[in-house]
This record gives sequence, structure tokens and C-alpha cells, in this order.
Amino acid sequence: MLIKKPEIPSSEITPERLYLSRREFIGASAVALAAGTIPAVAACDTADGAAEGAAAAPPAQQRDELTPLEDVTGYNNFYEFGTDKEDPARNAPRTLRPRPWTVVVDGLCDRPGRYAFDDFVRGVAQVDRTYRLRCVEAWSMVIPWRGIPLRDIVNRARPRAGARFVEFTTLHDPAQMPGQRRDVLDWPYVEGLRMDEAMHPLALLATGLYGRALPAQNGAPLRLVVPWKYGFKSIKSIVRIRFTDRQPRTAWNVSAPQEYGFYANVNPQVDHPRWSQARERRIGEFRRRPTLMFNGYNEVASLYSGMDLRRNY
Ligand SMILES: Nc1nc2c(c(=O)[nH]1)N[C@H]1C(S)=C(S)[C@@H](COP(=O)(O)O)O[C@H]1N2
Ligand SMILES: [Mo]
Repeated sequence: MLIKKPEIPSSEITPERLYLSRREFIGASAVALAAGTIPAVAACDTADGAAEGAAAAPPAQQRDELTPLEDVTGYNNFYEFGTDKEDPARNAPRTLRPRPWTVVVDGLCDRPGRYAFDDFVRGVAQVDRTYRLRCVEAWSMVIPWRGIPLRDIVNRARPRAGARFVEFTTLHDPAQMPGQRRDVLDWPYVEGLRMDEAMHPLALLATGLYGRALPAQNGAPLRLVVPWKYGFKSIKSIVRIRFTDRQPRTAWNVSAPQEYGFYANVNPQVDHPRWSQARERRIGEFRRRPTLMFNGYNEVASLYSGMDLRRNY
């Protein structure tokens, strides 16, 4: 397997105090920048500064501002708690118990494990990453996550040569997730990545946002964030990570294969059968903005060289 060197500059680390609120974030950055206490790249540590360095970011992306905490935690897709955007914030904190939490790592690997949450994250360096999140429904946000690089978890498990995919599974417990009593999807929610996608330095297992522990509605205590793919790939409240030689049967792909492919890379040129993907509404803005290929994360393009992205949507 070809493993690329990580290209994440240490300047991605944004001090926690900058997360206090959007207003304070912008204010604090401006003050620190004016005082010369932080490099310019840190002030631009939004969706671009994180992975590409601000200098490499196309001009359009430098306008990205953090989506306010109220929207990040109040407008959600988490069908285990209802299908309206307000349902997860209202329902998830009531019934989801993020502790104690067990994460199973198994399948084709030499070091499988059954971890209590604290043991799962122990010994792996936490990182702060601000990423754009582009939902397949054509809205988007900019979210400051904290978490652990997925590749560190993959490496710790020592996947065998035959492991070509990683499968992720959400908790299946209708007592904690009452939406699972209705068959909106074939529960539990399952997602998956090809091994080289999982090893990409941008792929993150988030444990927090805005400098605090992950709220229930955002997928506590552990959720995937794959910023170059549509939001549904970023599976929440993970209890199992499995290495496999077969492409996982992912929940949305099983439910509507002609609408939701396995790859689900953000692609303005490939429309959803029922709507255009060319533009998106950034939550908090009125005018729609153009959607960028791979959600603007062009450093992942080489993962798909030679693939027909119309067919592998
Ligand atoms: N288990 C689970 N994970 C999920 C979903 C879900 O319904 N169930 N919704 C997905 C979709 S469609 C999106 S856009 C993102 C939304 O993440 P957010 O609410 O933290 O913004 O979560 C994804 N992960
Ligand atoms: Mo979504």
C-alpha cells in the first residue's frame, strides 16, 4: 500500500480560547494577528488553513467563516433521533449515553481490540481541524473539530494485507436512539471507506467541536469526519470499526443506490437525480455559492486518478 506523508502543518492547531464564540474567534484572531503574536496562517485556520495552508487555498475559500455554534449544534442530520433538522438537538441529549462507551476494532487486522472510550483515544495525539461540511442536500457549514487522525487508529490495529476497506457502525439501541424504532433506514447506520481513503491525513475521528466534548446531536462520543465527501459518509456515534476485503454495504447506498453511491465525493458536476449539486447554501448565508470539487480539498484527487467519478459517484 502506498502511504503518503502527512502534510498537516503544526499551524493547524488553534488555541481553545479562539473557539469561545464566532464573534470572539474573529475578534481574537484579528487582535492576535495585529499584535503579531500568531502567524497569518493561524488566523486563516478555517477550512483551508487546516490542511492546505492558507497560501495554497483558492481565494474563494479564504472567505470561509466558522458556522456559529448554535447552528452546528442545532441544525443536524441524525435520523436515529428523528428526520427534522431540529430533532437531534431536542432528542439526542435526553437519551444518548456517551459514557460508558465501547468501541470494537476487528476484522482483518493483527491487533483487534475492545476498548472503553478513554482507552480508545489514549496515547493518540489530539488535533484541531476546521473543515467545511457539505451535505448531499446542498447545504454546508464550517466546523472546528477536535479529534484523532483516523490513520493513527488504522495503524494501531495493524491491518492485514487483505484489508481493502474500513467499515464503521453506529450504536444500535432503540432505547438510546428512539428513531431506530421506525424503519427509515436499515439500522444500524453503516459507512465505509477504502483503505487509502481511511489513511488520508484529512480523515478524522472527531471527539469534540468548538473546544468542547462532542454534543450528542453531533455524534457523541466518536464520529467520523471525511471533509471531501458528502456529509452522510461522516457517520456518528461509532461503536465498531472493522477491516474487510469487501466494499461495505453502507446504509444510504443500500436504501437508495441510484441516489447515494459508496464514494460520495463532493462533485459539482455530478447531480443528485433529484437536484443539482453545482451550488450550496452555507448555513447563515442567503445567496448560494458554487460547490467545489472534493469540497475544495484537492489534495485527495490522486486517490481517484483513473476512476470514472460519474460512475463511481
Ligand atoms: N449515524 C448517523 N450518522 C450520520 C447521519 C445519521 O443520520 N446517522 N447523518 C449524516 C449526514 S446526512 C450528515 S450531513 C452529517 C451531519 O453532521 P452534523 O449534524 O454534525 O452537522 O452526519 C452524518 N452522519
Ligand atoms: Mo447530509
